[in-house]
Amino acid sequence: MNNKTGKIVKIVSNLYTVSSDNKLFECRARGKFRFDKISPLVGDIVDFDANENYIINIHERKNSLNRPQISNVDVALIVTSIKKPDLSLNLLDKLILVIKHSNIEPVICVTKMDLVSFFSRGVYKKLFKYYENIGIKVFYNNDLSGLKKYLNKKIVVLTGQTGAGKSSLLNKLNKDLNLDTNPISEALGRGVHTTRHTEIHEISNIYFADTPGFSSINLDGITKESILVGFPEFSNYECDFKDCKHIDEKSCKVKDAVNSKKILKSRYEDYKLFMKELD
Ligand SMILES: Nc1nc2c(ncn2[C@@H]2O[C@H](COP(=O)(O)OP(=O)(O)O)[C@@H](O)[C@H]2O)c(=O)[nH]1
Ligand SMILES: [Mg+2]
Ligand SMILES: [Zn+2]
Repeated sequence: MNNKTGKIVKIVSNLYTVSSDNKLFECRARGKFRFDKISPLVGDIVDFDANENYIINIHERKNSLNRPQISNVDVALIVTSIKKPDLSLNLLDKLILVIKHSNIEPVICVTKMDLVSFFSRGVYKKLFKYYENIGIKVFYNNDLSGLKKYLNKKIVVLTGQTGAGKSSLLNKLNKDLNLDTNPISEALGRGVHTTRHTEIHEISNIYFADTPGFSSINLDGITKESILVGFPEFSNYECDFKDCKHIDEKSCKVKDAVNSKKILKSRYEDYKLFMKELD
């Protein structure tokens, strides 16, 4: 026996590639998992026998996604363009909600600030300061050093509209990668796999999932109570009614905060829209 611990970085059918001490081990899973109805996922931290090359045990997951099939995602990087396509705060707020609800940290990377005037840039910077103040890291794609440092060794899924600059960002992080960048085609994630195949790619010491997460966004699993995870700033205000929904109530501290511009109006409007969607 030579037991080690590592991270699954690739699965092709029933073959699991485990990374441990910067070495790769091709392992199989023991039948036990099938009886327990747990199949190992890319991202899983596992104990494995490095002589016999089989996985013994899966450590508890902090989260898992269906698309891509991956676990222990540290960050969902929301690539957000200012123009082409136009900034959608509604989409941004929805992504933040869905990502936080999955127990993943959303991080914003703003792109295409070069397409607007110096004045507008100031306005957008102020807007994104608001998001920083509610605890979301914001980076800009004209200088990736801070982002690189922040994502070091983390498992990251990329999300954001087609054309927002996801592939360009990966290319910037790794000049050798040379992914297709164009406004229409998705370089990552397309392609039909008949066998189970998931992989994370190490680029600049960051583990990227090879398919974009959260491609179809719906509010599945989110309730009128758990929606607040996506609106952390609301918890700074204590309403008169303990179960205040901040919509029709006559007196509401959250609505007061919207009126006095302490809470961003667009965020509150999105909250109301999502609540309606949950009806
Ligand atoms: N002006 C400008 N263009 C960008 C920027 N980032 C990406 N692009 C361009 O936007 C288009 C779409 O980028 P791409 O990376 O393919 O977007 P993806 O669909 O999210 O992967 C390409 O023509 C890129 O060259 C940016 O910061 N500024
Ligand atoms: Mg792309
Ligand atoms: Zn309220």
